[in-house]
Amino acid sequence: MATAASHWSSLAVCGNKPAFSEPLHVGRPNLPDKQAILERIAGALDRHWLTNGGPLIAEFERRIAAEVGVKHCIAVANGTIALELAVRGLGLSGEVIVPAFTFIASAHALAWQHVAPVFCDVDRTTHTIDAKQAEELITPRTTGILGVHLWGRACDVESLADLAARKQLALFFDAAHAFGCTHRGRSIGQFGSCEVFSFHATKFVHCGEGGAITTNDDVLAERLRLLRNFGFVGYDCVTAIGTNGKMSELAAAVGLTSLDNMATIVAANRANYDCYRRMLADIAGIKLVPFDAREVSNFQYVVLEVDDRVAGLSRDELAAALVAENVLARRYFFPGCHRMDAYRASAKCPAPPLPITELLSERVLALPTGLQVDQASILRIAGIVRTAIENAPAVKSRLSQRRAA
Ligand code: T4K
Repeated sequence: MATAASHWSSLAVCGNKPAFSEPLHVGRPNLPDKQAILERIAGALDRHWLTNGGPLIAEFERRIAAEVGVKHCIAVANGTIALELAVRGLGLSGEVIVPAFTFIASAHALAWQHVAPVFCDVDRTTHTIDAKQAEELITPRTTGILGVHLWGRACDVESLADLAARKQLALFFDAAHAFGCTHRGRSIGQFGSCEVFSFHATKFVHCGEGGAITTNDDVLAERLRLLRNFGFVGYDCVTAIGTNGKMSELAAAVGLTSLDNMATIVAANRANYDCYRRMLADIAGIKLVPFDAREVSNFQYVVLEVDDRVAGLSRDELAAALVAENVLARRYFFPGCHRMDAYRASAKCPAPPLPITELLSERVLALPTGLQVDQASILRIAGIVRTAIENAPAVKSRLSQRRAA
């Protein structure tokens, strides 16, 4: 099945009303059960216990650990501080190898802890770190590798584990996108020394703001708990330079309710993904980033690759056409971390730099999904994409007139 293209002059870039009267966001929070959140929050207020390891946080940690199948879950304030705590907890220094094609937090968490991120390219198919190139980037200063399971697709965990073992490096994973996903039938969250999840409002399961580290390492877990709470042992004794990384009871209330609704959210994401796939299948120059059908996925990101040579429109032109219709498609992730102002001058990366990252960061476009998006909306979005691409020269010229005006 495919959507029919409308006449290009009906598009909003031609001065018409947008297809959607309200903005359609990538990352609108899923909030299926407001009442249950409010009841949990009311309980916390009644107990006069709002953070510092309260019962909701403890329950959240138990449920995440059970879902992932690990001994320990350390719930924290957000995914970025979870990464920073992991860097500290693992005692990393010098350089750590990280993919350049990721959200900037993966790199920042290292740099914020005075560890230099060394940017590695990614695999063309999976968009995850290229284990072969990672090996070439190892220097005497390298202490670890941070893989990122982008879009919920696992890294080449086995090659990275082999490399880390041979070179005696720490291996840990940024699993911010990968809660509820598997690798070779095992839950992501079990691999490396530890893995880090984000439960930010834009994630399919979320706490508003939240994150967690999962591990089977008892000693590391103990250290992470210490570092999360200023390094306090008891009331008056501080044995390590820690931080305040604690999750609050209010965040855990949102997180637990989100977990209760996880199956519904994943089912909606999956149906949306399948609908996008059917509707966009035969549009020239458009490819939906696939999920590995052998694995369990959360389907929380719907990502297109736009090949401008075939589509006739660049990713940015297609994005502009969608934004004009109130479809706020996002360039996840553009540019590569190594090209961000914060790193451009000093970024350590191989020469010639990162061809797959360069290619993908020019082509990718994330589309709205989650409970806010119904299939009728997807048909309209796909119709806009089809109309824009089938009339690429006219749309291109309209966009350049708008830019000039
Ligand atoms: N590692 C990776 C690989 C990550 O992708 C992330 C975060 C992290 C680490 C760090 O985890 P956290 O420290 O964030 O827990 C968003 C999210 O803020 C970020 O969590 C996420 N990845 C990233 C991929 O996307 P932005 O800056 O692009 O978008 P933001 O937060 O402005 O939200 C996107 C859109 O969602 C907005 O335009 C409007 C809508 N929105 C957002 C919020 C917060 C809503 O409608 N309601 C809301 O409450 O980063």
